[in-house]
Amino acid sequence: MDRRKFLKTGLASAAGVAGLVAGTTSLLTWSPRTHAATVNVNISAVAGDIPLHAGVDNVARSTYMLCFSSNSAPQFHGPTILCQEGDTVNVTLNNTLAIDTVFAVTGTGINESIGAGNNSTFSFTAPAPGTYIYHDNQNSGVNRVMGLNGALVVMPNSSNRSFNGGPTFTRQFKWALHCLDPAWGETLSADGHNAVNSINPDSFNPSFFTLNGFSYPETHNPDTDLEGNIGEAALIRLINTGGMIHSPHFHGNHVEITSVNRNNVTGERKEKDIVSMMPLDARDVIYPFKTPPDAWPAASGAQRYPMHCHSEMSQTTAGGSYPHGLHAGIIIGQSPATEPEL
Ligand SMILES: [Cu+2]
Repeated sequence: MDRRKFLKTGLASAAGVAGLVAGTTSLLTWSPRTHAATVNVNISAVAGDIPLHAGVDNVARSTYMLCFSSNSAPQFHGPTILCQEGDTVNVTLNNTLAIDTVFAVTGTGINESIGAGNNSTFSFTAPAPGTYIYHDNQNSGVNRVMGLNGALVVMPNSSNRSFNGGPTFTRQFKWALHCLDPAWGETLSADGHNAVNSINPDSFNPSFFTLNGFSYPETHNPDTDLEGNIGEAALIRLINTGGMIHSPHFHGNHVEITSVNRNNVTGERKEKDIVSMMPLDARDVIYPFKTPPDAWPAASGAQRYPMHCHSEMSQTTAGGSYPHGLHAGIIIGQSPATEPEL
């Protein structure tokens, strides 16, 4: 894995703006503009095997998934679409699946159907600043949970904040929370993509719980960890693309909730250590990099804290202690260029 993938976006050009960030990358880097631009996005709907963590028995695993990808290879999650309010977003969606797919965006009327084997281009105007989920909304969410989802992040005009008048931050991150049932993948792999239509959502029995597509212990990497210096703050765009409640619990410091499903909190903001999220929820939170108030002895040097999901299944899967669980690191008080030994 690359040490860190800085993907610069937002540079306007005559040909339009490239607005995609890899789906496993948490860091979102943005340069505000004073004008709307055209953002061209190429996404393929593809199917294939996605590697999963080997687990306590060290047996390599993978699961068959349906994916939105920025190339022809399976990719979980779909690429993050980064744009600015008022931008024209042109999406070219190449559906290589044997079934129709849908590109729908939460909280908007955007809902495009692309036939099996078809290639289609559609456009929309970037909605109000905030965090959205794009997803295939068919079959009571089964298609989304099978992997057809990604984040749409809309920045405000001329401002590097999550919304106009919102709090400032040093870096922004996307954390996609998800859970997987490999038995569903086996069904699709054996019986074809059409089998997704007959999967009963009630049969969902997840055994992998992921952050940006990774399960613990693979979640301790630069694509998932939060890192910052004392005095800085991170904006975390949390999305729940999975099929169950996720309850990320932040250790070290509490987070300030700034937006709940794109409803911005402009007055006093609640501080929370647990942010419970239903499927398809989006929450923006600010994590302050400061010495935790209850740190003893006084913290010196880099301090490492966990974020983990308090939903029971994520904690006890594969026998406890988090293998396959939703868990990441928070590193306070150092340059992101170096990482402490665990
Ligand atoms: Cu906890």
